[in-house]
Amino acid sequence: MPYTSVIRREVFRHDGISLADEQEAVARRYTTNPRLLHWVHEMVDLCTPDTVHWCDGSKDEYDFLAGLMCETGTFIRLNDGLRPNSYFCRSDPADVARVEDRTFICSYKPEDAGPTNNWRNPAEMKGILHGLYEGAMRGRTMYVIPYSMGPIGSPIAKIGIEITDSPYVVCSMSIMTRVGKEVLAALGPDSDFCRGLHSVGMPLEKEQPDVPWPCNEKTKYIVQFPETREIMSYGSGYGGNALLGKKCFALRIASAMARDEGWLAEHMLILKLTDPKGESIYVAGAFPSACGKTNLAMLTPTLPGWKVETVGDDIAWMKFGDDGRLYAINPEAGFFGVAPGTSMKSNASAMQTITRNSIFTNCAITGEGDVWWEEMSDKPPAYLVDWMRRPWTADSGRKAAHPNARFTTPASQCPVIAPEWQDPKGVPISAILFGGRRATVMPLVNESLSWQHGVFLGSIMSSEKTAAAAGKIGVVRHDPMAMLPFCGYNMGDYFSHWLKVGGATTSDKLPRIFYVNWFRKDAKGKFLWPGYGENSRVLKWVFERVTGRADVVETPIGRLPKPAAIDLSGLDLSRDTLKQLLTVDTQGWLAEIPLIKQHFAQFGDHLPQGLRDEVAKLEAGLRKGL
Ligand code: TSX
Ligand code: MN
Repeated sequence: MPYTSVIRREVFRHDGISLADEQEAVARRYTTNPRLLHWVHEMVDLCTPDTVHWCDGSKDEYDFLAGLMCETGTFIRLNDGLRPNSYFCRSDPADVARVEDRTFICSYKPEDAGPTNNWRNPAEMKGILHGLYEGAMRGRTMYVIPYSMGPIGSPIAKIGIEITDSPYVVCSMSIMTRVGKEVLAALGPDSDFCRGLHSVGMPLEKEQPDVPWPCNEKTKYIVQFPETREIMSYGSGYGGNALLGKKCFALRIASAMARDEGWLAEHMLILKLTDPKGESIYVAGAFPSACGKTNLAMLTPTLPGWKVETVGDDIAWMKFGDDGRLYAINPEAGFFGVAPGTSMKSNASAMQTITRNSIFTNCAITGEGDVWWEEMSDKPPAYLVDWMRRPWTADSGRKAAHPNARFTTPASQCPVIAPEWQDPKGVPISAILFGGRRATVMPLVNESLSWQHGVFLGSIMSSEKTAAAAGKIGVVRHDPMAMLPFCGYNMGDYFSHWLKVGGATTSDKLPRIFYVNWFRKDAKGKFLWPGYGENSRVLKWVFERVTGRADVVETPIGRLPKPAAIDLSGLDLSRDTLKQLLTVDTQGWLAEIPLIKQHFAQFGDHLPQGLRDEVAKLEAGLRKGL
């Protein structure tokens, strides 16, 4: 049983033995790593928890903590006949999403954070945070979570330790990452690790009852120190704010490590694409939110004989192998997916993944003890209790689930998980997709003319919001490589790093780069492309490009498929519509140029010359075609 390792502060205090001494004795049963022992010791002194619990990642531990949360009202166990071993959870209404305005990059120099991040001086920020963490875990248990991002022992994987006072975080981390003694064994006595300190920021005084979702309503900080590979998170218990392995480590800190070490830490899905003959390629893809990244990662092709399998749905760590190819691992072990909109129609594989052993946060709960969210079924259940604990019926006039409601579920349960998804050497990437949500201008698919041009396409990734009342349609927001909230350093330097990576191997070994857009609309506002499983037709063209078999039209914006090269068999889509999806909208692109220049201007002299050159080339090419 792991709970013998829990030290009760009260017990030892009266014996004159300090918690720190006692916890050190226990800690030594888990690790002899002096850096880890020292850091945990320091954090115990700072946060003064009542107890310290070293997580071993076992099923016993998960069950114990989930049971504890059922007692405190954090969790409700769902009906085991409907959704075995699964829990329903509602957060505080003030703690429902990542808090970008409270997210900071603390590098020594402000220009190392760049214009797209909130910068603070590291020493000043540590001063503020130490004040907040002082006594922050009073009345609570401190959990020490050793976790690996990536298969334990993989040369691409990295180890982190998260200290948290939230059992919800422990259970979530044990689904989303690899947790436990094997990680400490891999860490050994000498290695270093990413330090992550997390507190919900709500200490409990004697006799003060806890609440189902402790957090700090007033004060939240999500802070990265890329230079020292440290994370400090305070005041929120939700998702990316609190599960520090995901956005904070695997993207913000890891992007800075990747810059220093010559690899890529990206906000990308990874999929395996197999043709009817059984030949496979691996594809990575970066998309901003609300573009259906998880749906693409688990896509069910409509083209007969084609197969998509999932390697990852959110993050890719990519390093060059000895053969000069770029190998990717999914550093995560689970999916933390947006629930609303997920259905048998949009993503049957996700629906099958979440049938058991899952945590559901801010969904609605049915009278039978199952979960529900918007679009899960055509007809909502007759009666629900919504995410705000209010009775809900279809005519309530509000949403039953919070729009950012989530499922947390093991990747291993995905029916289309690729057998090699945990291969320590990763999978060789043949194509990188960039995409956004654009009603106009961007064609269905466009292959870059070169690595540099591909990086340019990634750097101008954009989605548009349909501005409502103002009448101004299509306000374009740039989200380069879908990394805007996740790049741990100056995004101009990040572009330079991408360009440099392209010189690390021969061009035949580099992945080809494509820009896709599933969201083009006609003049009446109707989607031109059916999307979802039909995207397999675009993936087929990508496959044929990579294996050297498909025809292209060279244009100033890139290489477009000849309309006949897209397989439309069995699809009710006219060649004329496809032509619309694949034309170069010269006027539209020219109108885009000033927006691109404006977007680039913010990076000043951190913008690499290569990208400036690409804008100039694009503009000249478009003008020539007039
Ligand atoms: O996930 C989406 N994908 C990728 C799937 C692999 N969505 C949902 C986006 C929100 C998360 C899409 N929505 C996609 C898509 O390719 N395309 C669209 C737009 C669309 C919506 C409805 C239809 C067609 C396109 N309906 C009919 O054609 C009937
Ligand atoms: Mn994401």
